[in-house]
Amino acid sequence: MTELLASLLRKRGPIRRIGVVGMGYVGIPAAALFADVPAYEHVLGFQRDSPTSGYKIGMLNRGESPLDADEPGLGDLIRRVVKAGKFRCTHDFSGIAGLDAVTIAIQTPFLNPQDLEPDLTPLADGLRQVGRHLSEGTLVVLESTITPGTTCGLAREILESESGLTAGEEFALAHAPERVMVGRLLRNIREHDRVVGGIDAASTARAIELYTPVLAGGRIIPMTATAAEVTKTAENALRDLQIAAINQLALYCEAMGVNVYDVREGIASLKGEGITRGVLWPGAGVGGHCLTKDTWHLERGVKILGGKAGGPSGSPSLFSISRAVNDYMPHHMRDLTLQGLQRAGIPAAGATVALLGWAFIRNSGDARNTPAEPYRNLMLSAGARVRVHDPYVEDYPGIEFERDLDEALRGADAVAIFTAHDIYRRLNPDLLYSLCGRHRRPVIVDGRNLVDPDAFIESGCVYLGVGRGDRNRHPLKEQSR
Ligand code: SAJ
Repeated sequence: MTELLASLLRKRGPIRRIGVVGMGYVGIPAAALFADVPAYEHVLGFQRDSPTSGYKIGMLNRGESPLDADEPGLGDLIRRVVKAGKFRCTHDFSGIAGLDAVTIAIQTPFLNPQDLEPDLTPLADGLRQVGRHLSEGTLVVLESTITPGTTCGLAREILESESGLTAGEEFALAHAPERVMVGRLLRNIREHDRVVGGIDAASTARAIELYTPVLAGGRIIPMTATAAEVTKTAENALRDLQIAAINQLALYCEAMGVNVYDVREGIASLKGEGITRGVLWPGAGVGGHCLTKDTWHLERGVKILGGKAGGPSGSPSLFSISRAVNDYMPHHMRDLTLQGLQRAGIPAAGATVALLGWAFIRNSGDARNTPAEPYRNLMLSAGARVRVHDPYVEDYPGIEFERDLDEALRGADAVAIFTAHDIYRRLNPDLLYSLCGRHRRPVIVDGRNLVDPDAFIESGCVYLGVGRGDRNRHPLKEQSR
């Protein structure tokens, strides 16, 4: 801790005026919660007045939430803090001057994951704006998910060059990764433990001061900025690995004629100290903007910070293999569909496939990086027609959605379940026979273990499911309708 920074922070006194850059699903609840802390006098939300997101400024200043998803408590909280004059949104970044703390929550997507080059442009622009108006003794915190090394590297460089100030001496700098899930933003910020990592002890201490009042149940976990970056990217890389492990086991179970869900239940029964297994669920693939990118941030961090990490020579990392396994699952769904059509005596070319579920997560309209998209492309390449049904996804480039399930099924030769939307639990053989190609055996491919195989098999359908090695080679029964 440098004495200069400590004295500047002492001179400033307790944190009272805060800025949050990036009015997205991370920044908005964070700003509203800061504004709701009595000791914090005022919070400014900074949002670029761009054609695509400038509208948020007006909405927020009217006390309205611009977020699509239903976020319990957030609308009321925004109305309350705006009415109390404790929160305001602006596109004028000069308001950063004189603030005690500024947090930055700007997305860091990968344009092409395999080349390990994330698109840091939006984040760099945000950092430049903050740097231009940064004053002595201010705390800057990055909340975005970033490659390990970014806080002490790119972020520090931009902030110092734009402000002319030195991090760790004239301003404090830290990383406090967000851990919020759409649909439970406020609860997550309040109740999840908060990893807080400064570039030095003074920065860590100042960041702990900033976040402590908004935690209700969660505890602060202090560490270095780089350790905080590794924690965030690794917690999602590990989740992706856990899903890949059960997906690989599902493929093994199919090959060995075993029901992976029986095996999963058996493994999960190991409970208690030191023997519990973190076994997740197999499925049609892994989507979303967290697990599909955070592994690559972690891998890039090793490359930038460490050069050559230990491990079996010449083999790809366990985490990148996990990504490959999860990205293989839509291909496996294609293979199961082609096998099903073949068993039903239906040529893939010209067949109609009803793809049920475009969202990457059940009962949600979020379709970012959906595994259904590669599957659709693969089936189109096989000459099939693909009809996409999803009741939640409002729109998606290049996709026309069928909103009526019966219409999606009408005349389909095969039905592929990609997302575990509750509506698909009502699928049954009668529905398929009444709507699908009556003169043929309907084919059903279950990517989320949503339906009972035996009802479909007994009625003469062709059934295949991820991990269902016990059913995927079932005999073809006489068609009972
Ligand atoms: N998935 C599986 N099997 C599983 C769990 C998930 O195939 O057992 C698939 C889902 O179908 C989906 C994808 O993985 O396509 C991602 O699912 P997710 O539940 O991980 O949801 P995300 O992507 O929203 O992950 C977020 C992460 N949260 C943050 O980054 C703050 C993750 O760390 C959380 O664990 C996860 O939410 C959560 O638990 O809800």
